[in-house]
Amino acid sequence: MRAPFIVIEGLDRSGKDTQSELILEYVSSRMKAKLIHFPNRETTTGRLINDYLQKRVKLTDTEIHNLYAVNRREEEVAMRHDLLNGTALISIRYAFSGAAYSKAKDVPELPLEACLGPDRGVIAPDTVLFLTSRVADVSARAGFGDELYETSPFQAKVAASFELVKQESVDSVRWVDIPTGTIEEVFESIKVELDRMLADAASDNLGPIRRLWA
Ligand code: DGP
Ligand code: NA
Ligand code: NA
Repeated sequence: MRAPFIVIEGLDRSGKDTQSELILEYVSSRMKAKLIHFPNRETTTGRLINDYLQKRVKLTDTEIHNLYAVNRREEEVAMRHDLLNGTALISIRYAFSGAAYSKAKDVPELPLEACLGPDRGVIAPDTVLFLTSRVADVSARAGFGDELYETSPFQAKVAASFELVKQESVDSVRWVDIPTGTIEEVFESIKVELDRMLADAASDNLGPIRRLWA
């Protein structure tokens, strides 16, 4: 049985970590499941990304854009293996953040096509759960501002970029905008999607692994 691949996306401090733990618990009670997170800061590329985000090293916009994409590609073989062997994957961030954050920089060397480019053809998730949030809310959360991209003006641009990325994605993935609410309310909306995916997986209806933006 091919297992589902679920991606959770949203602005910084939008509640992805909290919701992903609830998702993991829910899916794990029905099938094998793993939580992953991009960027994976544990690998060589991830340590460099971490240093960039903590403002310890400078990289060009194009360099960091490609580095994030490589950081995701490093996991592809393991991810495919898990999905084909019945382990559901829940990923905090994926190529959608990749395109949205780089597009938000609004620099000439990174038009939308260049933002999507390095991730074309990666494993497509079955569903993208996009946590909608207001910039005013995320910027008021504890810890906001610690890392490079955590400023209100930039997060507003990221929100707009996610809209563009959504338009590019709706043909190849199921994109679900999750309304804001309490932790419980948000998870109730998510659960509807999880039940649908778990039912599809149980009846072997997920179909073959597809490629994103390809
Ligand atoms: P996180 O550990 O989930 O908070 O992500 C770290 C930061 O990196 C966050 O501000 C979102 C951003 N980010 C995630 N993926 C990418 C990417 O592929 N490209 C760019 N430019 N930024 C990304
Ligand atoms: Na962050
Ligand atoms: Na985050």
